[in-house]
Amino acid sequence: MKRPESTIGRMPVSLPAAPPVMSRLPVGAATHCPYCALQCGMNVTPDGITPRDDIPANAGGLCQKGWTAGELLASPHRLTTPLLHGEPVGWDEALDFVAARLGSIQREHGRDAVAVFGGGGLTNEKAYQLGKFARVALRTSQIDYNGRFCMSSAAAASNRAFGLDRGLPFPITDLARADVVLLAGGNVAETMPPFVRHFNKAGRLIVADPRVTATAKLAGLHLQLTPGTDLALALGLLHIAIADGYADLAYLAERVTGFEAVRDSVAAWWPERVERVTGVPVARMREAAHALGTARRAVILTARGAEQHAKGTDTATAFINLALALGLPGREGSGYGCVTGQGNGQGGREHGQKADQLPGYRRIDDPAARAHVAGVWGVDPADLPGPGRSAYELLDALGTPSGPKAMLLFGSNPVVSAPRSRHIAERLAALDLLVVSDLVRSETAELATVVLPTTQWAEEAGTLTNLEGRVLLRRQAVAPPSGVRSDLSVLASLAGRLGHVFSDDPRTVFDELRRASAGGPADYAGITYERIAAETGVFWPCPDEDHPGTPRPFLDRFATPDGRARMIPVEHRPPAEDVDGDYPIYLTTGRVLAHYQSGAQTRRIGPLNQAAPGAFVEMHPDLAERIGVASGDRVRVVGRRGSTEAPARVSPDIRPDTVFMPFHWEGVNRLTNPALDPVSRMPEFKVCAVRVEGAAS
Ligand SMILES: Nc1nc2c(c(=O)[nH]1)N[C@H]1C(S)=C(S)[C@@H](COP(=O)(O)OP(=O)(O)OC[C@H]3O[C@@H](n4cnc5c(=O)[nH]c(N)nc54)[C@H](O)[C@@H]3O)O[C@H]1N2
Ligand SMILES: Nc1nc2c(c(=O)[nH]1)N[C@H]1C(S)=C(S)[C@@H](COP(=O)(O)OP(=O)(O)OC[C@H]3O[C@@H](n4cnc5c(=O)[nH]c(N)nc54)[C@H](O)[C@@H]3O)O[C@H]1N2
Ligand code: SF4
Ligand SMILES: [Mo]
Repeated sequence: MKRPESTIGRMPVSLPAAPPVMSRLPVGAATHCPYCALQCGMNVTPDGITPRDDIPANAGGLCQKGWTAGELLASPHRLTTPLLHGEPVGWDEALDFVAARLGSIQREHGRDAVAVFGGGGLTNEKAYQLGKFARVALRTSQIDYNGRFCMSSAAAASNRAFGLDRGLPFPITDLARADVVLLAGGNVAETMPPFVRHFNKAGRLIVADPRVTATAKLAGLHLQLTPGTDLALALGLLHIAIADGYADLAYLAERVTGFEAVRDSVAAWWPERVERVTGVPVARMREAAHALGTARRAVILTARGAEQHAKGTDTATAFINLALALGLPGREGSGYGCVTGQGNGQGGREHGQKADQLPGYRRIDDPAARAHVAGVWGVDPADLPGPGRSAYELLDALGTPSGPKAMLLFGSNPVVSAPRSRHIAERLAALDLLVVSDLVRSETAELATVVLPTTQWAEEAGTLTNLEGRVLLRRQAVAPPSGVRSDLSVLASLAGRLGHVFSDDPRTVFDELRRASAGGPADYAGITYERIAAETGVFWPCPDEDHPGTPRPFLDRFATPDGRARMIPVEHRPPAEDVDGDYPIYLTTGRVLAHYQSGAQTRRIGPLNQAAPGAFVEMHPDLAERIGVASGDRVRVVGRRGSTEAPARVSPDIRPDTVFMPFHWEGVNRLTNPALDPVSRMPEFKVCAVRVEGAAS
């Protein structure tokens, strides 16, 4: 496989001079990037940022977001004082106001009238404390987080099949041993550039994507499918694999249940039918199935392109079925994994900020889990609330007669990133009280009653669990500016005002998290700050301090009661909103290299804005010609829920029936479809129907 040298290990934009903030450095530190789940190791010193060599995920590489991350530490956009109704106030005034309003709203409308919304970028300590704050200090069931928009479909599918969800159930360096990697719906060359170096250079990469992305250009085989048809593609690949005799019958007999039912269910997905649904030529599907079936070692990966659909759980299940039929999971150098997204996307889904979860990846409706966690928290299990609403359902209910009247939001910017975003902005505006903790005045913070300025990555310590399930230590490298406080400090202050004692010290909170997670699926009991530092990370589960950690949890057995993986038949269906005469084009969405998520952080960094100054509508020359526009012309994209405008970017690297827009700028999510997956409650970010027309400039 070729490597995109322009994007890995080097910085395509010029390195900014060390910002003045570096002078706040006590000593500098070996720490980790503020952004994605690769959690590249970096040294933050008075001279600037350099990559660490000792962290396997990046081993000396960074992307341009990592190289420029220091700019935000010194940014003039940084919030340094609490805001009440947009006016600067002191911390005591802000916190007293919030605590008093929370109390009065709960007294008037009940405990569930206060909601909490978290984020997969928060450290383990923060995610844990946020969940505890909701269940113990507020006693509300109404908590969920942005990871619902991110990992939830793959997580649900992995739990269903393997009894455990650890994004990659193997170290990322295992990829180098795979002869073939199939990546469905991921553009890692842009979303985590140093990831690419782990692909086996002599091996074969197969990419399924409606666009010829930077990643697809590295691939020996590209399956340029219609958006929303991955499930059919996976069924078709499995059909061919079984028909051509690649099913590993000995493995299936020993390690898997349910093969026969799945085999019968894919019988009707013959290649020509799958070609009609997906647009992928039969010959290419055969080539892919053959490559996977004959490889000594192979890995199947899914990412958001395949997962962010109203059928995302079943789609991930179909790829898991394919992996199981080929005998891949639980074998060294082979397997199925999902490419986790946010900095702490993995840990963030384990410690209780999800509506149905308690720490240690326990279920909140499991009596034994409730008893254990209530014991650690010193409360009666009967006082713990039950499961609440999922992220979109929670946002959709805000300010309605039966929904929450107040929300505390930490680490997300849903005005930009939630589906049907104009509606969500209206719901947020309808609240009696919106409290936003952030480092910058995000679009969502603009709507807040109270904004609390928080410390960020290099200004505080904490642990994060990267896409491999490796728990890492983010060390503090600089002193925070005066006026800001950590999220842990804010939660402790609010808990104190509500009559509870919470620690604001990351290590103390982590030690409590270890006890709360002990015995659960994501067991951190044996992980300490010292061990992480000495061992460059520890893989969970790690039940005691003598335990070496678990890089490959499925080698001997899967985490199901009988130790076998479960194959589950799933059926393809069209997207929740298909194209028609009025809306004839598919809109899909995703990321570009230079920006992160809602852009709240990266749009405030000079070199990144130069590299990618704004939204665009990527479209094929055939479509551009049909509607009479050229690259750079403004176009309007119109859907059933709203419309947005941006310049056209005409490129042959996309299907003619599809347009692509990045979601780093407010706009495209006005159009996206909040149709939810029935199991994971994931919205359909990756496909809706639109019309595209030239816009008067
Ligand atoms: N630069 C950058 N990197 C990031 C982030 C960021 O915002 N910016 N965010 C981080 C986070 S939280 C995440 S979740 C990850 C996401 O990482 P990825 O999943 O790699 O990112 P996306 O761009 O959302 O989607 C990947 C690809 O899916 C394709 N796609 C669209 N629709 C479909 C479809 O129906 N089927 C298939 N097979 N493909 C489809 C898109 O064309 C796109 O190229 O990135 C992480 N890294
Ligand atoms: N159309 C479309 N929409 C999408 C997606 C897509 O592919 N297409 N992807 C979805 C996915 S996968 C994701 S993960 C979401 C992400 O979307 P968001 O949830 O909006 O994520 P971020 O932009 O990372 O928001 C993080 C906010 O928290 C702040 N912040 C950072 N660190 C901290 C901290 O430690 N504490 C506090 N209090 N605040 C902090 C940042 O400044 C920022 O304002 O978007 C989803 N939306
Ligand atoms: S954004 Fe991701 S890939 Fe880029 S430097 Fe940070 S952790 Fe590494
Ligand atoms: Mo994500």
